[in-house]
Amino acid sequence: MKKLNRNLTLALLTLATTTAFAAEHRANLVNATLEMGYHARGSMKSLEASDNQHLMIGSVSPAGRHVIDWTATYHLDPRALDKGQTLQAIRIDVEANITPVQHLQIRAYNFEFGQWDFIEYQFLKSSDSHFTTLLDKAYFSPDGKVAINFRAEGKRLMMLRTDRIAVTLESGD
Ligand SMILES: [Ca+2]
Repeated sequence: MKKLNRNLTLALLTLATTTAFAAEHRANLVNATLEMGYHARGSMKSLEASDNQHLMIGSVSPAGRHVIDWTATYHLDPRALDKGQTLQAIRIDVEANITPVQHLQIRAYNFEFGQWDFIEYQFLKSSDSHFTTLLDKAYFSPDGKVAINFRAEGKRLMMLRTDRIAVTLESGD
């Protein structure tokens, strides 16, 4: 079996956040990289809203295990924080589902140490699951990038459907 490497879309897309925080910012999804899996249906633009228009990624099985592995890179304007406010956390809101049910491994790129860090596992159902991940400022680059990696491994063919990823900067005094 072949490993697939491909970029889905490089278009600049605006993601509207729906929650109200001291510093709520629109995040631009600038890149999605598919390390393992195949693009089954949907576009990056379908991540813009929780509207059941899903980006669908199917698993591939290069070594007997079915794997989906993809990375979403976002860009926010670091100057958008209010004056006198400092970045407290980066809030990631995800709406997604997977068939069959499976844990999704979440990693984030640590710009301070220049490495991918494991953050947590989230259990996804085959109907939409929602989860929120809070990252500290090490995961926010000086020029405003946030990169999140999603990976699932299973025994059978899997289909991951991601409806929405919202990135919000949380600030405080
Ligand atoms: Ca959508």
